[in-house]
Amino acid sequence: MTTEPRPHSTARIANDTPTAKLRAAFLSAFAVALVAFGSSVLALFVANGQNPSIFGQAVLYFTAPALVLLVLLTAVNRIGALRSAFTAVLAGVGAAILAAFLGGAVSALAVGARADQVWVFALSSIVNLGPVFIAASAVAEALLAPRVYNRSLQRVSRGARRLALVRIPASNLDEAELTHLERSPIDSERADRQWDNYCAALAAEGWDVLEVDGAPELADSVFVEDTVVFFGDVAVITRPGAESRRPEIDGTERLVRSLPGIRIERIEAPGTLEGGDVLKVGDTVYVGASSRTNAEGIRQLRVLLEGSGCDVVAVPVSRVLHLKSAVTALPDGTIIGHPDLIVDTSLFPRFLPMPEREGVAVVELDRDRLLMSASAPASAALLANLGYRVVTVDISEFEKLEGCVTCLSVRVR
Ligand code: CIR
Repeated sequence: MTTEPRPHSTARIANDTPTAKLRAAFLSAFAVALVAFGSSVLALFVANGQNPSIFGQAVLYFTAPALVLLVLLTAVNRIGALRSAFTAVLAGVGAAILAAFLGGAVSALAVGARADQVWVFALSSIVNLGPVFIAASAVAEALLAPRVYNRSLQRVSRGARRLALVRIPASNLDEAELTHLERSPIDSERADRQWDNYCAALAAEGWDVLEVDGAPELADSVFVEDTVVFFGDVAVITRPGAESRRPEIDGTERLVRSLPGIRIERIEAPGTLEGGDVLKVGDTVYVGASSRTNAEGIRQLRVLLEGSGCDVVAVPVSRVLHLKSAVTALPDGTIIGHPDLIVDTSLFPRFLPMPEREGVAVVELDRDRLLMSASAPASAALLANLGYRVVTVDISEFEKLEGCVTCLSVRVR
């Protein structure tokens, strides 16, 4: 089995586009230039006894440097000046000094100064604009610009993309954990093809598919859903109950860190929680109390979601691996499941039984489109009759390893 990047892995997230990054760089630079301009004008105004005529002069005086600052910071923010506070402060100070110099030169030329006077004017401009302009630029570049930059990218991303994280099957897939099923032989080439088709189905339905770096030696790493759960802008990095799966979280976390505007939280020892046990339905977060998710993990999730407006409802799970091996939800909030797999369905306000065990898992592609396993034709027909457009994929090799359609990806939402 290969870990070469697949064709779909070149799918770019919308907020990665050069235009979106340039817009974010411009907006962050604009915010800094505005702060530097505003504080300098105000400082001059106050220093001169709040004389209204000084105000107009100050505006004129600082306009050219502020515009130059805008251009310079747009350029440096675009090439990564906001990656650390140190580089941001450096960029803020450097760009402000250069802007004062160039702005002074521009103003001198505008009033028709001779070439030899322009230098003097430009250099004295650095001293005159001085501490307030430079300090304001540095502080705003370090504290304000990164927020504006991330917000801008986030807005693009929210509007334009639906993002799903996936992870290529490991070389030792056939050694994956098994809890409730007997081991049967795995055809790894078939598994590879099924995984390719699964990713292609997501992409075809308008999802941007982003690959977590492959972990060829981590047998269960393809079941990436178990390593992180998204609640809007918050990503909770899990602590899998299966010890063999704990090393999987590093790769997931690396990728999540590269997503703009996402805050990372984590489940800490002795808590355990796997994403397959977390089912979000509107403002309710059902969490399976399973062999993989313990009481401490559920407690920690409850604390993390305090104040978010979500209720955490714990559901006993004993007959299957995860809560979502037994129940998932339709876009309208109806819980679907197989009565043999779940002990108590009375916890759910609306429950619809499915005719097949493999029919309990659906991925909501859209308000009216569902992704399901090809192993559950009767369930697919039932849901099609309810007005859903059902896309099916063959994931039989992963089903042998207690996987289902939900666990092969993490949807960012
Ligand atoms: C495991 O036992 O962890 C894997 N063989 C299957 C994980 C499936 N994950 C999921 O349904 N969320």
